[in-house]
Amino acid sequence: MSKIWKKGIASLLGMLLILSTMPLASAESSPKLLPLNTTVTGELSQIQTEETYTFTLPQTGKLTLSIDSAVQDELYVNLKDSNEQSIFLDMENRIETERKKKEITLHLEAGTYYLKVNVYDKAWNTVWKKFNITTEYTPVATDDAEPNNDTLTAQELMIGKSTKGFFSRQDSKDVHELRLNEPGRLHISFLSEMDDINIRLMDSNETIAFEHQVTALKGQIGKKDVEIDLEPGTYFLYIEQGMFWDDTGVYQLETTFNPANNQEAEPNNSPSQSVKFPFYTKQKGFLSWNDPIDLYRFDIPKSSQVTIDLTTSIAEEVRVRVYSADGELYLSQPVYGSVKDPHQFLKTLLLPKGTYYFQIEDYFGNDDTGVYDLIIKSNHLLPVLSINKVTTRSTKVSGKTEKGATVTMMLGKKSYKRKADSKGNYSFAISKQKAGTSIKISTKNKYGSSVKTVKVSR
Ligand SMILES: [Ca+2]
Ligand SMILES: [Ca+2]
Ligand SMILES: [Ca+2]
Ligand SMILES: [Ca+2]
Repeated sequence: MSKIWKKGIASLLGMLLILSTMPLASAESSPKLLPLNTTVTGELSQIQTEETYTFTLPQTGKLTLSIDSAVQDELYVNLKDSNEQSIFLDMENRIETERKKKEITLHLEAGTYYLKVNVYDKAWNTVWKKFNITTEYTPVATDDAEPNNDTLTAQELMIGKSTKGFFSRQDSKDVHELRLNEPGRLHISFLSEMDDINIRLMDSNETIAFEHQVTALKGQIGKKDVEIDLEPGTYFLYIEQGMFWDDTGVYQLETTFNPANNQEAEPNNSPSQSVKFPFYTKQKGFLSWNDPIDLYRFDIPKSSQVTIDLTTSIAEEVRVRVYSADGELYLSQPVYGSVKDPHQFLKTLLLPKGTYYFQIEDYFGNDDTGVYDLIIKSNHLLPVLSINKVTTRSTKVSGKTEKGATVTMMLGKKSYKRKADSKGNYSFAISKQKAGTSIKISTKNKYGSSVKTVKVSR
């Protein structure tokens, strides 16, 4: 016969003996009040084989139970919440005679608890002794609004504020809801005293924007800083316990948000959605985790030199393209940038008359995001300029430009300025010049300047 069987029979016999000799009521125990932050003494005996205590935690906190007993048998400690859910179960099988102290630290939600201490499988040789239970309760104030365990019950995460959260034996998931009214860069700083915690950001369609495991060595603080560029919308930040169900404690979340202040009109993700880009106007654009592409349209009424002037803070790489409405590709290349060192990309293309698209795209993955400044220039908008022939006998420099344009003449080290008339004619009086002298004329409208040089001929 196995030892267990022998012991089982011995227990059964013991139980029968108790039942036959003791009134039933005394074998059951009604809960006694377990005052917090103090020590109570109890005693188990053949008559009183178990003791149940109750206590109420006014708020979430840390509870340390020290059980000091010399009961020489299998001593059970069972902590349950008011829903009869077992929070902690421990069995000490003692054969030694010395007193043993057991210390249990638990993170718990507010509520009423029941702590049962009993000798479950008593043997004939049980030595009944006193025990002491010492409780140490430290309330932990958090910003948790429980339940917050799914998207429907998620609690609002306030940007710019620090949020303290708490995991207990009863709570291993907190969901925070984050509403962004404008596009920009979200920074989340996460600190945790727990060993292994997952943080995950999801959009309202439950697509994962990021997911990180934050681990910490015992007694140290786990840290994670995440930055992500996002479009306006509702997001959910899940904080979840990792592998171990007893990995409980406090975490802290801090969020900051920097609006992109971009001027584009989303969606602008395909030629049909793109809007006309104003020439010679700097406009700020933004690529984000959920917007990897921006398109801008421009039309040129005649063959022109078009300059793409892009300054990008996007690390590391975007692909820029220029193509015509009929799909002909004029530019396609990667451009590298960074927040610290925004890169200016300048490219002038000679394009035939027509409709074109400028496209900027996070080509690989979805984490090369950020702001950029775009200017598109086209020389068809610059003022026309002609200069009439100047000879050694000429006493004026004249020509034609855009009506009302500001015209500047550079002769030697001097410059002269005037406005073209309503027909675009301009004229500067000069003294007779030697052959070969250079005269520079520049003319300016709201888009920029056109410059031409004429040489004095014989
Ligand atoms: Ca919580
Ligand atoms: Ca929760
Ligand atoms: Ca965009
Ligand atoms: Ca876009």
